[in-house]
Amino acid sequence: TANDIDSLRQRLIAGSLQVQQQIIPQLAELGNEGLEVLMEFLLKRRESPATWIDGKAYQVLYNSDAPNAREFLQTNFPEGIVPLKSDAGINYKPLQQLLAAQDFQAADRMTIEKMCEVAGPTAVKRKWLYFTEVDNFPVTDLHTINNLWLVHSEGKFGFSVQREIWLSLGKNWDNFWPKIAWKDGNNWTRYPNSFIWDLSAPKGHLPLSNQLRGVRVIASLFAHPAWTNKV
Ligand code: UYC
Repeated sequence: TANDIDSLRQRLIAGSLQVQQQIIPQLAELGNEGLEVLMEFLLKRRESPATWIDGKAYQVLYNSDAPNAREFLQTNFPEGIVPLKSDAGINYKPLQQLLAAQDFQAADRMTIEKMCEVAGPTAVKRKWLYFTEVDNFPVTDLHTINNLWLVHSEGKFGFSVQREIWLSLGKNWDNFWPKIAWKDGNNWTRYPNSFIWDLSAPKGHLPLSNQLRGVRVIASLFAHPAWTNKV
């Protein structure tokens, strides 16, 4: 009823993160009137940087077949809710679309591809990164990639999340791998089928960095000024 919708609307606007997280799927169940509330919510908050709550609301609209939801996004958020800034001329829209659709496995591949594009044609051909290339990454591009992951994963995935966990473990790699389920005892998690490609994964599980050639790439990523110099 109109009353239920209005009560959900009030709680979405004023509630805690936890309340908002519960209300968004409830609104999604309520058809067009529920979607309208999510649209209003996104518009109201568009002046401040998107959080993962905005990501949740956006994803409901993005994955809905309702014509007015599609039209609303096309008009107001054609590029999504995270600014797709790049200092390397990279188009992050394909990554944005995979994350909005919650296709984390394809998004993970796309992340590696885009990072190789940032590094340049030799890295694109090689299909993996040298740590020196990561050192030279533009802060802007790392922020964009990281914010896309954060906003579309309930704040669970992203390099900054991984880095915080690694710092909390005193930078100890042996403790870090099992913490993010990249290793179980002596066994490396096998790519791709043993990784967890949804939000049931532990915090920091994605995006992946292959450790076949050692820790230097991920170490460079965690040492990058992007995480300490806010732009
Ligand atoms: N793989 O085990 N990985 C691949 C991971 C290792 C291996 C890709 C992550 C250990 C081989 C991604 C972990 C290891 C290939 C990841 C992991 C190993 C491959 C695709 C836990 C053997 C085939 C992108 C740390 C003991 C490719 C890419 C090749 C692929 C990720 C083997 C994203 C996080 C040490 C043989 N693994 N990888 O980089 O180069 O190819 O032969 O880390």
